[in-house]
Amino acid sequence: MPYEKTDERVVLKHPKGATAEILLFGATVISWKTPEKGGHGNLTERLFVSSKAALDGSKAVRGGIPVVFPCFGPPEHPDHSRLPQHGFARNEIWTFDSVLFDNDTGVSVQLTLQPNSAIAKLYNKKFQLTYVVTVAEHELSTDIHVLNTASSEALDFQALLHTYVRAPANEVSISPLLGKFYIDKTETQLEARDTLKEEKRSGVDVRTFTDSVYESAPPKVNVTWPGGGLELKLIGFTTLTVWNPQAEAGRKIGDMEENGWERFVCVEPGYVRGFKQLGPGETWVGKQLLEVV
Ligand code: TA6
Repeated sequence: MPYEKTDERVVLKHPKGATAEILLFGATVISWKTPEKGGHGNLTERLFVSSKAALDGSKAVRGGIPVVFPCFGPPEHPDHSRLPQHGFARNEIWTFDSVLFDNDTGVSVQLTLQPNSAIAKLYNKKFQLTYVVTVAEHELSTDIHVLNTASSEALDFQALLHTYVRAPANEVSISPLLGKFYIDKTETQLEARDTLKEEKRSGVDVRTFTDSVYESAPPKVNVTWPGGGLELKLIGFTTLTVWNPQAEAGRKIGDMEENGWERFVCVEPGYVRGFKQLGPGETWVGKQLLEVV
């Protein structure tokens, strides 16, 4: 049975060794391990989860792939005014819905989140989230489907997959972002924070505190470092956020392990510039495909 389910988690197992572990809390992928391409079966963890991360549902997981919905960052839309940073999806227990397929190509499962009493205290829009996680030999895909279940109201939202790629942060290069315009959230002056900058680097690094939201994200991004890397394909998402707090900001994050910022870069496909609007009964899908290079 290439998947195992407990009350808290689902573990997916590919016939050739790759595994993924999903916490039902937040539908957070907290581990994705694969053999090296052409390797001899030893599994390598591809995601970063802080050793200080809470995995008991007491707070959002510091690492893995947190699901961000219906808002990114501090809420700005009137519908989101009572929500915490990054919305509620990563803080709620999702339902394991079904196994979509389970064969030699891999295993795919579906999880769902619908309004519940806790959400209703903070948010009164009608929605259904469906999250499809698929493990192939050297790939992990995570697709978020947003359905507006209202009969007459529109649904305005932002969505993002907050992917913590395990990597030597000071040796990472992210491309191709040359010529893309981005918002630099490390700017301390409000006006500067709202001013688009043009990326002049052929390879973006995170050797200094980085918190950049790129517009018109390319459909394929390479996250590489000496001796390793991942290719990230995105469909439906329009932005790419690159984040690493480095030491000064990183030390202020209570659930960040010591020097954790040296061991990851967040590369986050999203729809976070403005709001996506769905009419009644309409669906939007954002897909992230990670592949070991
Ligand atoms: O995606 C980057 C970001 O928005 C940063 O500004 C930083 O706040 C990070 O997310 C982590 O947010 P969290 O709420 O998980 O501490």
